[in-house]
Amino acid sequence: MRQITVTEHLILHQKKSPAATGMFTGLLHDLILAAKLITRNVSSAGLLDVLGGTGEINVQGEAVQKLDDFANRVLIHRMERSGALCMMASEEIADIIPVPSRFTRGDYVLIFDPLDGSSNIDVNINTGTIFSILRRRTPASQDPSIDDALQAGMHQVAAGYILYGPSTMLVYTTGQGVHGFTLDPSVGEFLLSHPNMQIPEQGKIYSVNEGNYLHWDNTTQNIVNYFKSKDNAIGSPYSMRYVGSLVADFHRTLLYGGIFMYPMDHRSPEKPRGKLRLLCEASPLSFVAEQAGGAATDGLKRILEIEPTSLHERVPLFIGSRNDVEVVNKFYAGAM
Ligand code: AHM
Ligand code: MG
Repeated sequence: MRQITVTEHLILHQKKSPAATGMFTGLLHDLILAAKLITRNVSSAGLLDVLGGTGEINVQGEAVQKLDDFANRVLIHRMERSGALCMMASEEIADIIPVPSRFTRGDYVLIFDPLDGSSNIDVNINTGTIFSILRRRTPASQDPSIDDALQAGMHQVAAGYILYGPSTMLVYTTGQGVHGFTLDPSVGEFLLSHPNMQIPEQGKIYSVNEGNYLHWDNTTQNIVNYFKSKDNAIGSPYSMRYVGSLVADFHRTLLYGGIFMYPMDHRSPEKPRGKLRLLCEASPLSFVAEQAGGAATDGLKRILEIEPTSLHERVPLFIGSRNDVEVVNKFYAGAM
């Protein structure tokens, strides 16, 4: 069987889209190389001295894992040399990361969560890298600024993730469908294994940390109760699955359908908030979901239309099969 490598696939798509440039293809190529380096360490997690925390607390107030830190450093080191980027932003770093002027700067901005689900590393559960690529909007003659990162998700030119699981997978979109590649470790190449991925229109799995039930508002509780009841679209309770690694939960949702939820949390009533970050988690996965025929909302608004106001802004997220996400919109609109 003829196997298409991710590089061949990128070149093919570059030819199809006049907007695509060699610079952009090179950018994705460098990102893939960084992913391979991260894979190597993640898959040796029990053997190398890479488990556990660094003793530091990141900008999100969470303990930094050694592998978080490694993945973050690999991405910054590789990508600032790609020649395609002017700036990056990472879940692990408080401010924007302009590409130093000693390197060639390009027009693109890369935002990433270097190792999503890292609290699961020590127990050998899937983690992932999530990425979002935007085109800068300030003039190339100026230094890049935070405005280049604070763009609604609908302006992304590419997005996707690398899932470090039983096998390593790359799933990405450039706005021409969603394509999945599996890393063949014997040749070190990502091979096209899931062309044109589509989320089933109607799911039968819900995915949420239900331990937070008491911290949700009534509408959110009613939404989850709906999925568990017999009086829903499929006439029987949905199954529940929750890994606790967003990339893994999203990947299952992409393949099997259903809905992943991380709703607004009212545990501190004066400051209710979602947990997941708009720019490095919700936006890129929402672009993938929509390109696969699914949907994503914060309950009131399509995620891709939210105008970000800060780099590490958090949002409630409901993402997956179109019909299931529509149920959420209807509940919040008071129509169910
Ligand atoms: P992280 O990016 O620091 O790993 O945190 C995000 C993770 C997601 O992967 C996952 O969906 C969520 O946090 C799980 O949160 P909880 O443990 O509250 O259910
Ligand atoms: Mg994360």
